[in-house]
Amino acid sequence: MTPDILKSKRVLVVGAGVTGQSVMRYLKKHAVAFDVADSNQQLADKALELLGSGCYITPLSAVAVNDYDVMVLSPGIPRSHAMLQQALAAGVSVVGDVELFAVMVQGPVIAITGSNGKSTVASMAAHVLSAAGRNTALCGNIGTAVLDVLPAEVATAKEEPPVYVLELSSYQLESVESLVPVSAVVLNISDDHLDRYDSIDHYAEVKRTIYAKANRCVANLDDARTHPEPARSGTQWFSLQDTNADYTVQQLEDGSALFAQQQCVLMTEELSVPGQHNVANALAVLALLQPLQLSLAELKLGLTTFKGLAHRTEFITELNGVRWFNDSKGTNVDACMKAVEAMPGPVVLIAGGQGKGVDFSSLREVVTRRVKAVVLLGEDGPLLRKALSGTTELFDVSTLPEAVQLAQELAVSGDAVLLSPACASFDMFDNYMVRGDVFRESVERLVA
Ligand code: UMA
Repeated sequence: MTPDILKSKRVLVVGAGVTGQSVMRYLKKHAVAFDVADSNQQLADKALELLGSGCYITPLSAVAVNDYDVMVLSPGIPRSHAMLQQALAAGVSVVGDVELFAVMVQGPVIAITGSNGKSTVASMAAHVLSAAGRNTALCGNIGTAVLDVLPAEVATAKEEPPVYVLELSSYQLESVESLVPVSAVVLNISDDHLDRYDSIDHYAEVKRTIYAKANRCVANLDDARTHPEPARSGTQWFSLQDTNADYTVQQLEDGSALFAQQQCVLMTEELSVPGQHNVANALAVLALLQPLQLSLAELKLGLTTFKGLAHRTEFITELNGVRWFNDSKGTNVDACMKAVEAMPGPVVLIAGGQGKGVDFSSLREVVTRRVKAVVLLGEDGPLLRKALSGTTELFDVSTLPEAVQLAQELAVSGDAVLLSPACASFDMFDNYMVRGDVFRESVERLVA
C-alpha cells in the first residue's frame, strides 16, 4: 500500500512504540492523515507531537473498527487481539510497517530470520557489504525501524540505492506479503515465542513465509524446520555437517576452511568471531550475499574484520597470552553454555547475578569439560555455587572489578577469561550493557 493509496483511506496506526513512531513520521512526510491507538496512555504526548489533526485512542479495545479502512500494526501486538479480530472480520486491511516499506523500496533486500543469531548474521552481512564499499542499510527487528531508512526521495539513476539488510522477527513476518528479497534465510528454529504460537511447527511455518517471494532461498541443511515447503528449486544450502552442501566447511591440510560453491573463502581460524555457531552464521552470510557478486577478497576482508556485536562473546583484548571475552548478554543458561563452547582454550568463567529462578545444573557438563575455574558473584552466586559444586574450582567475589582481578590471577597464557553470567544483571547494574561496560573498563585497567 503506497502513500498515494493510503491518502484515500482512513488509517489507524496501532502501537506507538519504535515501529508506531516511525510509521507516524512516514505518514506525516507523505501527507497521509491518521489516528493512533496504544494501550499506554503515557505515549500519547509523543504521538500527539507527530499526529497533527488525528486523535490518540487508548486502550486498544476502545477503537471503533468501522471507522478505519487500514490499520498499520506494530509487531509486538498479536493479530489475535480482540480488536484486530473484529477489524479483520469487518474487512479492514491490517498491515505491518515492513509491508509499507516493501512496496516502496528500491534496491536489493536481504531478509534474515531465525530463532538465534539473526542480529549477528544481519550485522555481519551489513559489515561485509560496507567493507566492500557498498551503500548499506541495516534495519528491522535489530532496532532501526525499516521506514526510518527509506530515502525521502525516489533514487535517481545516478545514485545507487542502498542494499537493505533486514532482520525480521516472526511477528513482523505475520503482517507482510509484498516483500521480494534478493535472498532470504531462516537460520534455525528452536523453542521461542510459544506464548504467541500454538506449537513450534506453527512458529516455524510463520518464519518460513520469508521465502514466499524471495528470488533465492537460503536454508540450513542441518535444521529441517528451515527448509522451504514446498521445496524451491535453486535453494542454497549451508551446513556444518554435510561437506557436499553449497556452503560448508572442509578439512584442508592446514586446518578447516569455509567453502562457498566449491571455492575456498577463508580458513575457519581467520573468522573474527568465535564458535561453531558463528561458522554457521558466516556460511549463511556467504550464501545470502552471493547475488550481490562481491569478490572473494571482499568477502574475506569483511568476514575477518567483523567485530561481532557488543556484549555477545565480544573479544576485548589479549593480555600476556590470555584472551578476554565479554558475553554480558549471556543472561540465561543456554547462552552461557554456547559462549563457553565458543572459547578458544581453557576457560576462567565469571558468572552470577539474578538467576530468574532457573535450574543451573545443566551447566555442570560444559563446566566440567571446559572451565578451569568459576568466579561467582551477585545475588544468585550462592545458587550457582551449589549447582556447580564438585565440577571445578569455585571462587566468590562481591564486585565485578574484583572478579576481573581474581580471573587475571587464575588465568595463564592460552586461557580465555569469559564474562557470561547466565543471569540477569539487575541485582548490581541497570542492564546487561552497563555490566558489560564495567567489565570492559576493568579489563582495560589491567596492566599487561
Ligand atoms: N501495545 C499495546 N497493546 C498490546 C501490546 C502492545 O498497546 O497488547 C503497545 C505498547 O504499549 C507499545 C507498543 O505497542 O507502545 C509497542 O510495540 P511493539 O511491541 O511492536 O514494539 P516496538 O517498540 O514497535 O519495537 C518493535 C520490535 N518489538 C517487538 O516486536 C516486540 C523491536 O524488536 C524492533 O526492534 C522494533 O519494532 C523496530 O523494528 C525487539 C524485540 O524484542 C528487539 N523483538 C522480538 C525478539 O527479537 O524476540 C520479536
